[in-house]
Amino acid sequence: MKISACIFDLDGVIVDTAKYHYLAWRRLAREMGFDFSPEHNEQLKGISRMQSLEILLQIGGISLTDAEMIDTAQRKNAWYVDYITTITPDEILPGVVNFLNDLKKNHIKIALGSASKNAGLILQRIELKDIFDAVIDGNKITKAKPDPEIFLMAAQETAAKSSECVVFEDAQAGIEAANNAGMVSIGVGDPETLEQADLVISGFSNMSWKLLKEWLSH
Ligand code: B16
Ligand code: MG
Repeated sequence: MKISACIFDLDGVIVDTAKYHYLAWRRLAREMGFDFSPEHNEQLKGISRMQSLEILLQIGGISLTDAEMIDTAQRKNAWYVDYITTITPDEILPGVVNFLNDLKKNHIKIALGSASKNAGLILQRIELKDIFDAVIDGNKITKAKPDPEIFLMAAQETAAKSSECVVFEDAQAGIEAANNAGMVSIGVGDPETLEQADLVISGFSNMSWKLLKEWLSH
């Protein structure tokens, strides 16, 4: 197949910010009087802030008014932003920068497709703001993953056909979004959780444009 663009999720693919989301959600849960385990946190990967809050409140058996929900989500976000303001390029996951540069060298467009409204801040902190040809984040989209909107927008902004795009995702909802967009989906992480992906890799340590091309030619 011809590949014109590679689209990357942020949290869990480029950098592991899930641990900071977890710290902030757990702090909120504890304040409300219940515990929030790492297993609970798995359910929040790739989905929006408000959807995450709904799941957390369900776990704690708590119901809030719409206004309280907005206020509570803002409080969680303020803690999260506080945690991520200290991240550095050292936290970029292994092999990512080499792979991005390799793609650029081979004239493949690269885009970011992240549900996070904090993606801009994170990219700035890890010094990857200028490498992407397009950045689609939670501020630009109206429909959350598994809706394909985010990846279709990335394809549009890089002038690539959907069928010529490859998406790298660590969350089930993200793999579904890529499949719904008619793109090749590559899961990053656990093959059992990401069983709907066309292919699953453990990370980018040995990843290259040459290898990707070989895989996709089978
Ligand atoms: P924010 P991704 C997602 O990022 C996270 O995986 C998910 O846990 C989070 O709730 C969501 O962003 C929204 O983040 O609260 O910062 O807007 O994986 O799509 O890069
Ligand atoms: Mg993710």
